[in-house]
Amino acid sequence: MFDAFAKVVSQADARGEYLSSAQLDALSAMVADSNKRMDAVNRITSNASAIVTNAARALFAEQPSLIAPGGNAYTSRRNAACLRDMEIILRYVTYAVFTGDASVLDDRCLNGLRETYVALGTPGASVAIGVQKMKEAALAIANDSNGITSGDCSNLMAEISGYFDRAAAAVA
Ligand code: PEB
Repeated sequence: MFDAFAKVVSQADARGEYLSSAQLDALSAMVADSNKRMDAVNRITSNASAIVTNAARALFAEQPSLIAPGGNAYTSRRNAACLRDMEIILRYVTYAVFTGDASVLDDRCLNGLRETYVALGTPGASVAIGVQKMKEAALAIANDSNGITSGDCSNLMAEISGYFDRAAAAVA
């Protein structure tokens, strides 16, 4: 598991090179914008249960067969497992946003997840749609300009978006 700093060090060390000025510039820009990053993590984290429940509700409204008899999320035990899975994925996305690196998401959440879903008969494409719905909600919350110092958050939002897309692509 890396953060953005450790990742750059590891890559440089693998080549036996000093950190390049481009790498230092990128990390320095990240530090300069770190309040935005912390605010985004804080906002997504404190709205996590609404993000998860709304996304799951919207997914089941679009794909009612999931919660009908025979569906993979049918019975309250499986429905709860589904909500829990979405919550786990969102939690790892917040870790990736915090560290500025996808490796925690990859190594501890997405690695082997597709195979797990195949084994369980859980439709990965549906999980991916649920993740996309969480992405939309999380970005709307993180990027809300009300009640916060305004500034350009487009790079950070694109980065956050990328972690959700990565999770969706890993199971679709
Ligand atoms: C991954 N999910 C399930 C299981 C595991 C995971 C390991 C099997 C064990 C269990 O039931 O608890 N666990 C989860 C995860 C990590 C982890 C992400 C990462 C660290 O450790 N079913 C649907 C929806 C979807 C869904 C599309 C969006 O129809 C999820 C939610 N996951 C789902 C369901 C089960 C499950 C298990 C319903 C239960 C399946 C079953 O028991 O038959």
